[in-house]
Amino acid sequence: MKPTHHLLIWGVCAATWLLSACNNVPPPAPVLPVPTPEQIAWHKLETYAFVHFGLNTFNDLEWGYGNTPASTFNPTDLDCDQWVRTFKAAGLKGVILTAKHHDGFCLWPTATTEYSVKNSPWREGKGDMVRELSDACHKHGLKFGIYLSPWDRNSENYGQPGYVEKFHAQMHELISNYGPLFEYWFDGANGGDGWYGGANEKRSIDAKTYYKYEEAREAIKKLHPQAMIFGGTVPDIRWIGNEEGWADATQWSPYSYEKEKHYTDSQRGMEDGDKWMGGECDVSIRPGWFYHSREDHQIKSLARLVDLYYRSIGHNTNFLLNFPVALNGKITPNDSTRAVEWYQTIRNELKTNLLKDARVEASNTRGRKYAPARVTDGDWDTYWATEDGVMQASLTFTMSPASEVNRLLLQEYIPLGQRIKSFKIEYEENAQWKEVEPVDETTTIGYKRIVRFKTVHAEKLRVTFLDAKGPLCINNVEAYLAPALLTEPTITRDLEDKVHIQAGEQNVIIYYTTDGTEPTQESATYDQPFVLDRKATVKAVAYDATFDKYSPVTTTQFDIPAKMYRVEGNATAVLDGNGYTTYYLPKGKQALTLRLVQPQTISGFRYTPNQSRDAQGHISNYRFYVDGKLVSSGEFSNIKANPIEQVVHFAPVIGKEVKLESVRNADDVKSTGIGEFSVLTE
Ligand code: FUL
Repeated sequence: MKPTHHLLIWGVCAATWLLSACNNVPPPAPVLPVPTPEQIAWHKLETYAFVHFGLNTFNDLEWGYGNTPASTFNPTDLDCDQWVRTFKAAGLKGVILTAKHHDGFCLWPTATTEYSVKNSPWREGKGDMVRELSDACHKHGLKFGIYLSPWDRNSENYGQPGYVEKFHAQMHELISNYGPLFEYWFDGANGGDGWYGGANEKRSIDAKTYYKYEEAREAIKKLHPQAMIFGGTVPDIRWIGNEEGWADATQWSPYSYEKEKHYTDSQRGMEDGDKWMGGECDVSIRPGWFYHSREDHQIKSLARLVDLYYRSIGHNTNFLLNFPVALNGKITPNDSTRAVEWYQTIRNELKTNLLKDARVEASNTRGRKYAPARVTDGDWDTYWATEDGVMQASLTFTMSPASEVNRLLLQEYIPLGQRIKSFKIEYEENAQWKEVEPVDETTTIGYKRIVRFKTVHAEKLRVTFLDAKGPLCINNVEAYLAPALLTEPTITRDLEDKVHIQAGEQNVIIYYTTDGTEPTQESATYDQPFVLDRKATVKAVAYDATFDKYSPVTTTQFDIPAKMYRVEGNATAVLDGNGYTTYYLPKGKQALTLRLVQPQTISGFRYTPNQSRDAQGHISNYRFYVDGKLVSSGEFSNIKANPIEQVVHFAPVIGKEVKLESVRNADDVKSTGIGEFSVLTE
């Protein structure tokens, strides 16, 4: 044999060895904590529905006191099949039903209380809504979940051990009889006071020990090992810390409840968290969780819902979208149309993956099994990884052909933990590398991160991972060009009664009307604030002439103008049309008093809590006086978690001085803040 042959054979052997050695490179060691297989399956669901329906629906309430009669529950045309068809068309993978809300009314014929559907006229007391919905889910292949409120304002023995037994018995009925469950919700709210079988009092419990959540978990998991538990003391997933449907762009799935200083810490997760606790963003398609006809015109706009998609799914969390089912027992056509439009818009924005055929190169690779092309092979279980010790590396994609792009979707291979702490995105055009301009910070990735940025024309795209907790493991990268979506304008009126209309985008024309008619190209064009010192409805629309596209129309009703009030000093902040500027009630007084220039027929008021992020001290219980006479009192239910504008109506009274008194504030803090306040007149 010639020596060259020896060399050749040796060379081939060496190459084969090297190749197999490369293929045998073990995966990177996991970075703890890692998710369970059930948690991974839950992440992959991404979006699902919530339904709030019950006695509250029929009594126009958000938090029933527990005393509204069961006989008032009477949906005339209940159709769970219609709900499920809507969810499917909106791309939602499951639904969670409020089987019992805080008012204690049960939507199934429970043996534990008389306060249930069996004492309502619906289906002559023989109905079972939990059954109807779980059957419809089964029929259409949707997942089913349960919300069972621990707080029960109806139960006479709430606060005593007897109630906990009842609560667990209710849970047993639900977990035993209604098919596989994918999620089980224990809501944390507890305002204290309730009807409690007629006692009408405040009852405090220690939620950490009272409900025996550990036992509850064991029972649920025994029958439904795949179910994710939300809330309580031993959850599998994490409330995102607001009810607005968004998470921070920096989003760690790990979390430690022991390290939590405030519940809003949950908006970001914790880099040093010791448990895997994926975030879930819940939000209602309308302001309230339950149906109120007065909110028929307040269905979230398409642009807002699309934005929330990117700030939940795109921020490494799941999205739970609530539908307040209406009195007839159906989702209203406007809500369902909006949800379907939302889904179709997202599908259209993320339709053509521009990286599918791109060439991928990496600055470092662990071995052939972890080659850079794994990030575009469409297989979730294969990933690109770097060598041990390499926490900084880049992926470069050569686009074929060069293209405009404004979205980048990235996924980490989470079975091995969440690693990335920081990254940047660049594009190459005419042999020059530039950074894109993202709408929010580029830090963590996790299960899924979608970055939106200003459209660029890219020949190449480069993602540089700048810092991580261990070698990098990326299993998917996609890029898209999403068409422009016009946001509806915002309309506000200031202290000088000037109306300001602001568009969400540049290069658009705003048309508006002040007589309640729909704005068109024939309507007035907005170019600067204008005075509107009377009651009126303003409608505005943004128009993009390049694409010949309209935004949705914004409708804002203004009552009497600011000039009709006599307000001085800091209190003017409540009339400036800006919910972020806040008036704090004087210590010891806890009331806002406003005088009107002349007597008015007053039929209600509007109160907007301080809109600043994470603000505290909203009024939760109020009394309202006109000329010293008490005309209304009550509760702003759920204001702590959902600090939206509160509107109160009462029988009209003529008067000149109004007083909003804070009887209790939601956080028991000293400073009670008011973002906006105004009266409603006849
Ligand atoms: C809150 C509850 O108090 C609301 O009524 C609603 O059910 C929401 C999903 O959770 O904390």
